Amino acid sequence: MSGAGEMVRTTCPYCGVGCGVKVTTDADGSTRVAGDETHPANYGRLCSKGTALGETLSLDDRLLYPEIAGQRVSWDEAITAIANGFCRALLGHGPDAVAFYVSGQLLTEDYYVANKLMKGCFGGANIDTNSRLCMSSSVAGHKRAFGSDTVPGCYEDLEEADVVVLVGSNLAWCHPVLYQRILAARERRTGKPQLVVIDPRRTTTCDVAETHLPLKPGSDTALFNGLLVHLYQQNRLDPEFLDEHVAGFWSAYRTAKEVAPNVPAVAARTGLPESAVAEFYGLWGRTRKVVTVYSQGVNQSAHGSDKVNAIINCHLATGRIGQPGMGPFSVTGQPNAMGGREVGGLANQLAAHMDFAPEDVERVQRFWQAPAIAQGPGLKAVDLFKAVADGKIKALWIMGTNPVVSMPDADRVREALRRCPLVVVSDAVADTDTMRLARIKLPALTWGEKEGTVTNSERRISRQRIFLPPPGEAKPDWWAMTQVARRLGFEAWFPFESAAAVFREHAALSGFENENARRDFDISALADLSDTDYDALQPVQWPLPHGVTVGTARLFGAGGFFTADGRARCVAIGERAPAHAVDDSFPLVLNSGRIRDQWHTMTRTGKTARLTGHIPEPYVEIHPVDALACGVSENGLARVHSRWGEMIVRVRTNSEQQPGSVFVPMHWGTPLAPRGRVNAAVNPVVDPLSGQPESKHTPVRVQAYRPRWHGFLLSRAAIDPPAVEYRVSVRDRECWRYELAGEESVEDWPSRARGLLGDEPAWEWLEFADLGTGRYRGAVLVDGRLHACLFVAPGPELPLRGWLAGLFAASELDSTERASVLAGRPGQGQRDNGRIVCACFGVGLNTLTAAIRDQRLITPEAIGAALQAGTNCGSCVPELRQLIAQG
Ligand SMILES: Nc1nc2c(c(=O)[nH]1)N[C@H]1C(S)=C(S)[C@@H](COP(=O)(O)OP(=O)(O)OC[C@H]3O[C@@H](n4cnc5c(=O)[nH]c(N)nc54)[C@H](O)[C@@H]3O)O[C@H]1N2
Ligand SMILES: Nc1nc2c(c(=O)[nH]1)N[C@H]1C(S)=C(S)[C@@H](COP(=O)(O)OP(=O)(O)OC[C@H]3O[C@@H](n4cnc5c(=O)[nH]c(N)nc54)[C@H](O)[C@@H]3O)O[C@H]1N2
Ligand code: SF4
Ligand SMILES: [Mo]
Repeated sequence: MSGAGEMVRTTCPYCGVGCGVKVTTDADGSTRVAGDETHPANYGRLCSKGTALGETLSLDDRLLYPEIAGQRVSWDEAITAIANGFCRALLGHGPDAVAFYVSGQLLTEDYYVANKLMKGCFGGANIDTNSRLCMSSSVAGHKRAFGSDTVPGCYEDLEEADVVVLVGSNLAWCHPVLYQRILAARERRTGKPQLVVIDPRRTTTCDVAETHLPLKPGSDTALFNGLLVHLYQQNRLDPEFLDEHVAGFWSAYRTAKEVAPNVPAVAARTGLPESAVAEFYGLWGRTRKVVTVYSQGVNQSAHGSDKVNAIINCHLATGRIGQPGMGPFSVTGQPNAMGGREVGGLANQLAAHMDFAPEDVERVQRFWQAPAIAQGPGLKAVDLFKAVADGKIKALWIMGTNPVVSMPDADRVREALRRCPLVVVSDAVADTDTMRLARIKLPALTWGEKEGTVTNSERRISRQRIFLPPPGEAKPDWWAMTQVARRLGFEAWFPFESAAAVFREHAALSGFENENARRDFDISALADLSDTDYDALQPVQWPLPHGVTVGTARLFGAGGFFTADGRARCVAIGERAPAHAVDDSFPLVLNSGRIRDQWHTMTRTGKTARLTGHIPEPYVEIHPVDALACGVSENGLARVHSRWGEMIVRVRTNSEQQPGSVFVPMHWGTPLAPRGRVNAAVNPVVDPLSGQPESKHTPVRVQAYRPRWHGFLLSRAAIDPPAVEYRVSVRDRECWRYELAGEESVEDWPSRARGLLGDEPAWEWLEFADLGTGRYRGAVLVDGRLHACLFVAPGPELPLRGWLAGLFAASELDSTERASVLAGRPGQGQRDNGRIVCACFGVGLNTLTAAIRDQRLITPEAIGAALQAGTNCGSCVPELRQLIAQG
């Protein structure tokens, strides 16, 4: 832990960019967070989420003590209970009856211990991870093409490329610092590099892109097969590279020619204009320095690994790989998605990039001297939870992930956990959908409190360091598993007393019997780090074999693939379509993903008003024509149904949304929005090779949801929101905001308001009620200060919340504010700042539009000079540009 005034360098716990962060703790215990200008991932930049990290560290929502069946217990009791439960399941039903479901947000050291315990001591391989939902199609694609799960390039390639193609990636919101790096390079360089975005939706990422190709959902393989055909026909191949380093080109080409013979065929399949396809092919073909970045629009598909290989085929055929400014580039989502892959934390891997080939199993056995080693792959996430539902898995330990929100067909996952005899959940937070189903709850240390390593998208290992004291009895995950292992008699295999000790063993395994560098993942140069060296470890890119001191930026530029013959493979990719097509009952495609300021299931980013202001409520984005056909309208509520389940969300119409498909963010869960879990509706179909779910494509029906009343409540103190059909809780600056809608008929709103908020003699109530039309507006003042307000109407047309929420900052309402409060909008001479656009400086939409108009601001820089907006992390700059364009 750091002392007052001391600065600690660590790594951001959010996305896979893996930015370096400097944290300074002040004398009053508060922390200041800044980008680390020495870290090669970000050189000092941070995005809105990284910038707000200091505001997410409060302990009010934390799980601080172990619990069994809702009762606080000691660690000793919890460990005994877990050990007994796993022991009973193992002895009674064998290794296939136990499972771990872990996370790309664990540190490498946690992950290593989990994997060793399951695969080396329990003798099973039912350890899978949320990375199955995230990166497994890329892993499968890499292995088919390269013989190993290797990311060939580095971030500098994105700056050096002449064309950057983003496929199924909303980089501006999801890897904001990488996006900023691309933009900065475009400013810096002469001969402006081009940006192409391939995404059915027009996202913020498209804002500065020269080209946006809004292809039909799921048609990426056709587009890239067509590109392969074009490259051949236009003589763009690299015959030397193909001859020496690649196998399988001809069969890939022949198949591509069958399914995507020419531009018209590709245009028909993808729904893109022929001219757009032809231009894209021409640009890609004639530009040597091309990087094709891909993310969840590629991976989360019933044929995600085929999409990956269709892209890699084009890079292999042209020899554009592992050279500055070129290559296929899978950007990872989670901070340690890569570290998890390195330890072997997926059910179909063994350890240290080794699989279940007999010689690998023997080698790992030799290294671990394992009491019981897994002989074959375990169940992948979707099948794993099916096995839990079927009663085949008797003991399950979930760590660092919230599957009741993030797994597809999430209601079934919830049911499965209800049926499982022993569910252990390790989390930092006390109330999550998954935690609610835990029999044993373990309090985990989290960012700032624990130490270890993470690996980012460019294979760079960085340290997370401690700057906070451990709260309550929370412990690191590796420690909890080590204790359980020892209790089960595996002391000899788990002698670890520190994260550094675990890391050394992991590094040693990576180099074990790897003298000829047959395996890509080798960090044995770090196997002998002293504790002090480990503390001081600087960000470094693997491979880093024994005796080597400088990391490796790029691989495969001169071949050297990790297949038996050293050649990469082009893979023949036939016509591929999403698993379930739309039909009359479910006519729209449900696409799901992320928003700028929230991280996954919101356990951290949902805590700070700075991050909830941008998009406070779950929503469905729908084209106006589809909205009309479905009978839903802007700002109303809608049910999104599929064959698997349903949710209720706010409607946002957007003509940039592709007709026929709708988008819903993945973030909300029961604690903040009980009906807002999109995965209740998402199908559990998976890619047959990778097992990754098709999170981007479920046929759905969207229908208006018309409750009897709509309302919202703002309150200085958090309240228990009423159990009405629709409710969303939002942290909003000085108050809590509750969006509500209900079906019960309420005759007497004034007394209902008092039931919700309470009442005290000293409270002053300002109220307006029109019971005939079901309208009510009430505000409570305490000593002249706004304490709460409730607005109700039969429809969704209610005042905007921003101005009212802003009033909570005032120590007393002045007379104009008092007069306007029930109108819900500012009186003369006052202004509503509007929805937050710039999270870093809290600059609202109305402030921005007024300044753009009045001060004639025509560039984001001018807005920055006038209002500061956009001058810190830059995440809102695309929106600033849109506002300028709208005038
Ligand atoms: N703000 C924020 N950033 C994050 C995260 C977060 O929760 N919040 N999470 C992190 C994690 S774990 C991950 S995995 C990454 C994910 O980062 P991204 O993959 O960039 O994010 P998504 O929003 O899931 O999906 C990307 C895009 O895929 C598009 N898409 C859907 N179907 C198709 C298709 O058939 N073809 C193509 N080409 N595109 C399609 C969607 O419209 C969407 O815009 O973000 C990381 N960064
Ligand atoms: N429909 C749909 N579903 C999706 C996706 C999508 O695009 N669409 N994306 C998928 C993807 S790519 C991902 S990565 C997943 C993410 O989904 P999840 O992994 O389920 O989401 P998180 O909210 O990140 O869950 C992490 C949990 O770990 C806890 N935690 C934080 N630090 C620690 C720690 O040190 N130890 C422990 N034990 N716990 C800790 C947090 O409080 C939180 O509860 O969602 C997937 N689900
Ligand atoms: S881009 Fe943002 S969320 Fe991602 S690592 Fe950097 S600061 Fe963290
Ligand atoms: Mo992810």
